[in-house]
Amino acid sequence: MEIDTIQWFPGHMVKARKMVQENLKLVDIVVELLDARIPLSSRNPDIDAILEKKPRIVVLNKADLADVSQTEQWSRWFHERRGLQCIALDSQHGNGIGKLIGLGQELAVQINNKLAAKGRKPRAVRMMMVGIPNVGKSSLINKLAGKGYTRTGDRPGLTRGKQWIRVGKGLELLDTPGILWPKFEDPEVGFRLAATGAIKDEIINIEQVAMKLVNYLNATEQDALKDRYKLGEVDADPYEILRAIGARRGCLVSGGNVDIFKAAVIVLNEFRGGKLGRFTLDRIERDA
Ligand SMILES: Nc1nc2c(ncn2[C@@H]2O[C@H](COP(=O)(O)OP(=O)(O)O)[C@@H](O)[C@H]2O)c(=O)[nH]1
Ligand SMILES: [Mg+2]
Repeated sequence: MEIDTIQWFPGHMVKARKMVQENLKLVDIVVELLDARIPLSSRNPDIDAILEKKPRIVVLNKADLADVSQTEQWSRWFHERRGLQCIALDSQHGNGIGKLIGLGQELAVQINNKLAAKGRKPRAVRMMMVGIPNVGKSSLINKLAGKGYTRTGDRPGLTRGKQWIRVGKGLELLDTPGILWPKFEDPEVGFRLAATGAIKDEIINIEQVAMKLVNYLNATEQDALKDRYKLGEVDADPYEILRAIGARRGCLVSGGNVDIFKAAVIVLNEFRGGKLGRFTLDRIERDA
């Protein structure tokens, strides 16, 4: 079972990592799922040590929410600077899924050629997915599986073994993804994770994150803020920006004051849903 409600305690992290390492032994290829809006901040800092030399495909998911040109540049960066195959896709709508299956099958052929060279028979090649919470692991598995998908391997009800989903000729995917944790130390990274919805709202200060977000948008994409919230002049103070947004949206408390918390929730939700535009918070020119 996937631990969706994972909390960020050291014990859980160790357990999750152990699970990944156990399953790693069963697969030939790992799909490292990242958020295209934060390709570095959504990476587990120990990922290379965890995966070692296992063949890997990096997927920049939620590409529909990220800046197109930045996504292209990040894809190139992973390929040229990190030597990793990289594909951008959108697991919600399924765009780009075919590319991932194609690349998986290419790798499967290579792996089977190596086996053949050692005199071994060809076999199905197995993949697993790893990524931080909310990056879209379940969505991608569902899209790869399709409707009425074929599970191979152990039959449910008979054993409690692993379930494998057939995703293409000679290619199978473990139906349980590995959960990894993101980086934590850098507060800027924390902000980007919170703004994109990778960290549960219950454990973040929503007003603070929203203020930092409107501050960022005001500095970099002021028109997006102005257009979305029909603001005239935008105040330099992020608290005042939230207040103006709240007033526009009728977030009022008794006495006629603006409910800043409500305004913060609106801005965060709309940003996460792409309503303010497509944004990449990890910038290739600054962060790579
Ligand atoms: N816009 C967009 N939303 C996505 C995409 N992939 C996943 N999501 C959404 O992100 C949220 C988390 O996805 P989920 O698959 O549950 O993530 P998991 O925790 O890694 O299994 C859900 O609301 C999904 O609908 C994507 O490519 N684009
Ligand atoms: Mg999930």
